[in-house]
Amino acid sequence: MDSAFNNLDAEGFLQIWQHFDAEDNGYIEGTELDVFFRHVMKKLGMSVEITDDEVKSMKERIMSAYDIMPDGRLQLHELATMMLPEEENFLLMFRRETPLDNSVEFMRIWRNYDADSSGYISAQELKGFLQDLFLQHKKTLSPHKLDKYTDTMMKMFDKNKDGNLDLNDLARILSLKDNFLLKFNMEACSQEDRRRDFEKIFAHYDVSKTGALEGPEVDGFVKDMMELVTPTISGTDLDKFRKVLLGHCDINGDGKIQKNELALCLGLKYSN
Ligand SMILES: [Ca+2]
Ligand SMILES: [Ca+2]
Ligand SMILES: [Ca+2]
Ligand SMILES: [Ca+2]
Repeated sequence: MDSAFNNLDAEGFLQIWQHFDAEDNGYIEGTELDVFFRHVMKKLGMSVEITDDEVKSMKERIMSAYDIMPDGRLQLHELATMMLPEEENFLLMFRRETPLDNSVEFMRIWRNYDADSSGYISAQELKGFLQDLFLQHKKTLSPHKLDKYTDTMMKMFDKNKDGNLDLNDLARILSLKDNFLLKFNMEACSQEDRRRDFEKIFAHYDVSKTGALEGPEVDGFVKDMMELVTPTISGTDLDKFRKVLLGHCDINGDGKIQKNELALCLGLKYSN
């Protein structure tokens, strides 16, 4: 299928997107979605009066052609897949093979591609990420195309247009799932409940099963903890809070957070 959106570029889309995703929660759903598509169709110069049926059929056509919105929500990365040629629909490809439901894996990717540790992903760093993504899928890409895709991605995901992607932007590209910590009641009543929650939480972040949080495991935990309080954090905030957390918790000073250290830090009685 040809792109249905030849008349609208990535920037045009981002503008419309920001208008509809006013709360900035990263998706559009329900009746908002109809209004969104109606608006897009208008922008594309389709008939003056667009009927509900036309909107519905457009929506269905897009859903089946791009295999998106199975949950009835349109996410920004799904919109991006429409902006890129179908044979190189790599965002979708990536999401299927690597469902990213753990902030630890997310932070591993972040640390890897924020090559200069600036706390941001620059266009150049994003290009490195895309290049690796294509390599992983054994696809070759001309430098010209790589430049073009990088540019499109920056236009779609660099919300504040400062030429850098922050944590939130990359989380959208990778369609990172909801914060794991959200499912816990931090004011859980009984000591027993709290201990059980603690076990689950620790197991989730100790991906390597070493009995300690280290490297990106600490990052992932810090990211989710902070985002319970502040919805949008920057890479520099994360580094700061990481330092503070280690300062509090890392009692034996090995740069890792052992299970008992974290328990102590969270005010739990814990013994191995
Ligand atoms: Ca950087
Ligand atoms: Ca930015
Ligand atoms: Ca570990
Ligand atoms: Ca330690």
